[in-house]
Amino acid sequence: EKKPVKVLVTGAAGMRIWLSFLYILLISSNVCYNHIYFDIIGQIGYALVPMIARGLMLGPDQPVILHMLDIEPAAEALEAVKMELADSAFSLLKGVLATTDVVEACNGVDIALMVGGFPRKDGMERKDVMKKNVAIYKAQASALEQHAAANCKVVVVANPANTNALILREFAPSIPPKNITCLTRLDHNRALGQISEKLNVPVSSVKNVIVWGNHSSTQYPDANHAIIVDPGSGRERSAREMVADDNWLKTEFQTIVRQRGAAIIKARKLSSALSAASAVCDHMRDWILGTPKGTWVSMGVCSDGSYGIEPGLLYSFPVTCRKGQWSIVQGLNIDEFSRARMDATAKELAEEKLMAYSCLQV
Ligand code: NAX
Repeated sequence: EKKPVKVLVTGAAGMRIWLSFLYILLISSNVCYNHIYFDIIGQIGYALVPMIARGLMLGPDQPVILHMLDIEPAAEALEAVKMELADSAFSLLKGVLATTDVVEACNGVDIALMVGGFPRKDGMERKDVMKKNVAIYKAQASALEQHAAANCKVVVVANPANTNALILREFAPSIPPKNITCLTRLDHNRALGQISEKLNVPVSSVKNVIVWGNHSSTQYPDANHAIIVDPGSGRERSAREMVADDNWLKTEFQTIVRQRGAAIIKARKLSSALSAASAVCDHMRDWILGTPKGTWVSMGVCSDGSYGIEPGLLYSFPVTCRKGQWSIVQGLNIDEFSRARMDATAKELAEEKLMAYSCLQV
């Protein structure tokens, strides 16, 4: 049997503190609280841990030990998640640590899934949210730097994901910069889903869309290089030719993918959780086990200047992965429309970076 891999999940209780207050308030005033309860236990960490324990991230023969971190007010909810994991009797799960101590949580971890963060609340300025998260990511970076395994692979999910990852890289200098990434795979998968619906083909036959840039509304979902594979003959056709509507690709497709998160919140009254958790597994699995031949995926990684993007920015690129290493797909033809959008999202990231550094100084 393989040696277990230690996986850190921060924000693992997936508990919204303000909702729990509301919950207590509602119970004490005898209001029916069923759907509020559902709200509290929702979210990414809660959806993610069982996926990992079932082998969806590292494969069906890879045992895992989960380290779950959350903050003190969520400690009891975190214990409950630990109880449910025990009750699920996952055969790959060799141990569970549930803690509010960041040092204990980071100890010896091979993989860090950074889901925990401070959510943006109504009326909060972007800078205030940034300040909270920069402080969290600075502290957690230092703990990873000192206590994680030397070759620990990190994906930051919590928003602002690209910039949180940038801060983490800054304060964990002994972790190789190539090991620090952020999640744009959910956006990538959303783009695959939209092309599949538009062409009425199975999503498994769509590949090589790209999400460029920031995990924000300036991201650029690009289907210019996407391919549709005929499941019978294996023949490949250009998605752009099959869609045969450049206007749709430049307008509606853009809006749907960029605004999908907001559409889910509107319909569910909560943000995406199961699709986000699934995307985290996809991101790590492809990074560690490799992307299928001829297929690339989108990952937020450290720019090396490819496609004219400022070196050092944490920017989402098309990448292929082999033997645990990603490389940016080179030589794609970039038209004028794409160039403008790729630069606009890079500009936003450069501004976020400045804002994050100014938060560090106060
Ligand atoms: P929740 O608010 O449900 O869960 C966040 C959890 O983090 C809570 O349990 C909270 O107690 C915990 N937490 C807060 N501060 C912490 C700290 N310092 N250390 C450890 N844990 C801490 O949010 P959820 O819906 O699960 O989303 C998590 C994050 O993912 C958010 O920042 C969200 O904006 C971001 N998202 C990013 C996506 C991406 O594609 N990159 C997509 C989905 C998601 O919106």
